[in-house]
Amino acid sequence: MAVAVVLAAAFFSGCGEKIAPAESELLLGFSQLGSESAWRIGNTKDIEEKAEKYGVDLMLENANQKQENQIDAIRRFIAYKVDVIAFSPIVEEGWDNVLAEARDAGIPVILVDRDINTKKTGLIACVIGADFYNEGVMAGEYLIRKVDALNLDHVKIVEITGTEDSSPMLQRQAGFMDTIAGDDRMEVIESINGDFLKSRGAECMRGLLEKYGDDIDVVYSHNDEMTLGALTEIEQAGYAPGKDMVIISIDGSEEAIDVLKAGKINCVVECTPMLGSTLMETAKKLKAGESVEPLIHPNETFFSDEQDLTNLAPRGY
Ligand code: GYE
Repeated sequence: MAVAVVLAAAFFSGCGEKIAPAESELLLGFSQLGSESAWRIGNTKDIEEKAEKYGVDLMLENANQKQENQIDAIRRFIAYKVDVIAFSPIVEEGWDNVLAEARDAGIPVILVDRDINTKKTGLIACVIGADFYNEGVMAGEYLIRKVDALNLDHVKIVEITGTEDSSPMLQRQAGFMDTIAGDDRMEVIESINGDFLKSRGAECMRGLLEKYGDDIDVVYSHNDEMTLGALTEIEQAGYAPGKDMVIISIDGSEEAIDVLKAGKINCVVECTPMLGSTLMETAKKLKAGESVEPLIHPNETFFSDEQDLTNLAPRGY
């Protein structure tokens, strides 16, 4: 697979802001997991732009949604003797061997966006990514407020989940379920895996509509792409999303916010893909042998039909 090496000029960023030239060169190998969503494409773009701004040489590889491609990329980064490795793990399990190889080669590893599950310590220098559990909590809290406002006694919920065994899928589900667990008006009638893809979101929704029809009161979808796919199916089946069914999504892409403003989505929990600056700053510290925070969460909020969103700044993804 071709390795794209982005050699960044150290002096001026795209927006004209000057960053001091790097004292020592930093070569960062980054394995992106794929291009499945507007979120992911925005995240890749931000990392490329910030590498340039911070004067970091970036070796970027896209794994096209396959864990084995990510493992191969990490091995190439080790062979290439990069200074720091970063990657967005598609799933939580199965990284111990390759990470032990990076550790043995003395190369620090940063997790970007998603987390891993390992019993071994000392494999990862730092995790930079959203608090997915809290995103699920915000989604659940919104639903409780909505059910209060609509004065409903009982709601049937379908959940369209992200990639199985990925950290956002597991945590967004756990945060949501824990939040609504004590509320006996809530019934989750089915959780189905939509793999964070628009086409799968549509397919899942089609099946759910065939099975449950207008018994569905709420759709909780783990990302905007799947939500947008599901909306088409809901409308084609003759229902008005946002009115006949409460629609809750996660990410906050421009397209989803526009659809929220049009009344077809009720709540979008924010997940920001803009992790590039923190990644570059952390990689520089690691190269310099400085200590770094083990876990960095960006600040996140939610957008909903409870708010006036007319002056919301463009989302950038
Ligand atoms: O929500 C989704 C993307 O890992 C937070 O992955 C990320 C998720 C994001 O495909 O749109």
